[in-house]
Amino acid sequence: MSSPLRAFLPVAHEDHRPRWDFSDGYPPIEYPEVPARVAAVMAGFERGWELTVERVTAEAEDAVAGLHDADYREFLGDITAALQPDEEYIPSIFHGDLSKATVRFRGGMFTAEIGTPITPATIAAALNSAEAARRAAEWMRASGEDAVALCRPPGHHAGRRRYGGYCFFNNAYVAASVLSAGGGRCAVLDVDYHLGDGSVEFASEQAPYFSLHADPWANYPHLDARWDGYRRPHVDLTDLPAGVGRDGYLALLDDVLARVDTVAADTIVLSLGFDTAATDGIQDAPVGLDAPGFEAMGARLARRRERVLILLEGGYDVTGLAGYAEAFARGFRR
Ligand code: SP5
Ligand code: ZN
Repeated sequence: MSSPLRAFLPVAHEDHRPRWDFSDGYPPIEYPEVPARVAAVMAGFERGWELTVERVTAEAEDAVAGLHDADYREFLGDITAALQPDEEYIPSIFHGDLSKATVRFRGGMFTAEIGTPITPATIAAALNSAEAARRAAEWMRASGEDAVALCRPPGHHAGRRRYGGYCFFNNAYVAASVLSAGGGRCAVLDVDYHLGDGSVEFASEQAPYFSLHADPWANYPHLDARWDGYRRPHVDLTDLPAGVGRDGYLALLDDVLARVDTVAADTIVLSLGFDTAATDGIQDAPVGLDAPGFEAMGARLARRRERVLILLEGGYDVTGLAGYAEAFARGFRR
């Protein structure tokens, strides 16, 4: 095998541990986006690749300021400062403009759901996760090599001025902004089970967005991806049929990759979620990918002409994650 692959590992996520997810109503489910996910994916990657791991401790304040609105970032800081040590914040009032409300009532203008609590450690973890993405992109730009960002919390549901779906800042577009600066083109290819409704907002000619995802009406973020708001230039969305299985999935992935060819990107940011796995409990329209499916996905990416930044999004079967990550890594060798 060639030189070791460089991986960027945020550390602050260990303290980001919300307890409950009210997405399915009351009573809540246990928050599935847990620290052990990163350890599991890391263990799998280390079985499949020779890795040089860089621990990331800094926070990507500036990079995040380039993507996310000032009043949104200010709210996230204000609510963090207002929380008690063991408190989790979920808004109770949802209006388009709560800018004059006191801090605990302001959050409902920056999210549309009650499944993503904010704890005192959450925003520091999210800034540190974005920094892992930024560092991986900077390293890739300098070295011309592939890179890995073990982002947690994930990012693809975070828009310019909204959080949700366990995401706060858009890590993939933090990386894509670095990689497309100075005239480069960076395709963002999202294979997480869910449509990245945050990433859609950031798509541009220099950083087009491609996503392959489960039915977004049946699943989070519960919207029609064919709706005009999502039918934008530089956005390429493919809904997976429920029960599509490995072969059908790979055929649709090949179609998407053929369209990625047409934009002639230099780099790909792969928003890699393992929640398409058949054993992942998050699914309401199961896709049924297995380890050989992840290996085949990795192999398809390895055959690409572009450099690839592999960036972690979702994936909640903590027991199965190491195996899926190892399979992907065995496929992605070059
Ligand atoms: C990054 C990412 O993958 N975010 C996903 C957020 C999903 N939040 C809603 C979860 C609802 C879980 N319901 C599972 C019911 C299974 N029948
Ligand atoms: Zn997901």
